[in-house]
Amino acid sequence: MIPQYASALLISDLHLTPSMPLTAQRFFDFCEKDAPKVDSVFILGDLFEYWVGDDAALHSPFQQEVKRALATLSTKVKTYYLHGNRDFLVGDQFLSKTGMTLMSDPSKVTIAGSEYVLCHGDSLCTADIGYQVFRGWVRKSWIQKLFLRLPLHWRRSIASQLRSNSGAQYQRSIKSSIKGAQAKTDVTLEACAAVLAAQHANLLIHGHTHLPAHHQEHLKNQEWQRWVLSDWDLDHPESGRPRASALLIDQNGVRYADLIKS
Ligand SMILES: [Mn+2]
Repeated sequence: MIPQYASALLISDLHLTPSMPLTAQRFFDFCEKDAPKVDSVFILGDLFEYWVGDDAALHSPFQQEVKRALATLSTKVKTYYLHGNRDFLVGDQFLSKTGMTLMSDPSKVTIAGSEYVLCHGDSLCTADIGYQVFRGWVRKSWIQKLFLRLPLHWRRSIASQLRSNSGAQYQRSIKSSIKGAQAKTDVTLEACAAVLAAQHANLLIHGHTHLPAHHQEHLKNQEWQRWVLSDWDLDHPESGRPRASALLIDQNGVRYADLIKS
């Protein structure tokens, strides 16, 4: 059971990697300056670009630096994390050193008196049947155990192959003029309605789709609000859309905090 908090910052999809130093620096600044202003911080998955095992992190100065930033933050505020589709192998060994508490996906939390359902978001993309089949397999613990026993260079090459496949599919769906292809990588109303009904709630927060927005939605006689977190990218100015934001919840309500301007 997660305790209630008066205020929270929620982030996801930072995709931290040494090859995106400006994004990583904004995360370190976030841990030092922004996050300690609230009671609780929730990281809703895909904090890392990829994760092939806690043992690999021991050899990565970058991942050790992220670990130290989180550990310091966890001494100041309560920190929570749930797995994304890229970093679902982040394990107890790493997490225990960050001081973060692992949440299940979905989880219900009370912030400033309202109940929110939190999830990464990939489980809501139910129009993408191929992905859901893949997700079902890679989330099986015996598959994960087998993978983690492979030599590190095999794991890295499998992870990189999977990333380039999903990246190519994402690019195709963005460029596609066919509405169906875009909808395939977004959440479905049916999945949102189902997760909220199961959790007895009507406020949903997730990341994953990289489509930050506040939605008022309904299906049959069920109504809800949904906030989508932004991904972060300060390292590709040529994309014309540098981005880093968090969702801030306190007694004044829910709003996006732009971490580029502040
Ligand atoms: Mn994701």
